[in-house]
Amino acid sequence: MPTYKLYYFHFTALGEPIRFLFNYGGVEFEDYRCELTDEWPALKSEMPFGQLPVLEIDGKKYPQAMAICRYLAKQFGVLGKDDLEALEVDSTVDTINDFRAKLAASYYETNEDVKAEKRKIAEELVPYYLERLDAQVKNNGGYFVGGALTWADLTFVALLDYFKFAWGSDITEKYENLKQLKEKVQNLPAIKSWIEKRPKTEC
Ligand SMILES: N[C@@H](CCC(=O)N[C@@H](CS)C(=O)NCC(=O)O)C(=O)O
Repeated sequence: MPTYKLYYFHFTALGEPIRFLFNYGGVEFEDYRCELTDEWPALKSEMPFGQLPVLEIDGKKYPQAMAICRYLAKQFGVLGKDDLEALEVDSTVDTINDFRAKLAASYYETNEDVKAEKRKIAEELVPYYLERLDAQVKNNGGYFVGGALTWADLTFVALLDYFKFAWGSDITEKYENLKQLKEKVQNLPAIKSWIEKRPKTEC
């Protein structure tokens, strides 16, 4: 079994889907949480493209959150049942990430006028994306793809704390199928126990 060290910050965001996958697969990993202010400037120069998350496998560093998730999903049997399902899972994950990036753009904007403008855009984006994602879950037996758990489900639920932080409330509130998916994933024994024991973070 390789030695795994995950470098990320002391929040959920892009690190959490990776942490969910390791816990789902029951594989040990070092959950290294870099201090953003004191430690990050020096550590940044040691990372392949100066960003986190990075997964170190037996001493070699690999960047890109979703590539890392896909690698773990393959090992833990949640990639999708065949290539076509894997395509659907990948495109769902990319959609979730498009949504994440757009929501983050409004949250992190520092110019107040531009921020208000971006928030207005986000207010249209949230229902646009969530109605479609909710319908996808409804039409696929309670999961995003193929009526069974895949890493798209784990990734979406792992990102919910971050979405709540950036949006201001639980984005699944009005979406029954997404709400049920959230509960189903959060109640998987390995995920439930991770959520109980994981370090508490601001987002
Ligand atoms: N495409 C990359 C994006 C990584 C990314 O944006 N990382 C941010 C944190 S979420 C980061 O490292 N920020 C600190 C910096 O850029 O100095 C991925 O998905 O892993």
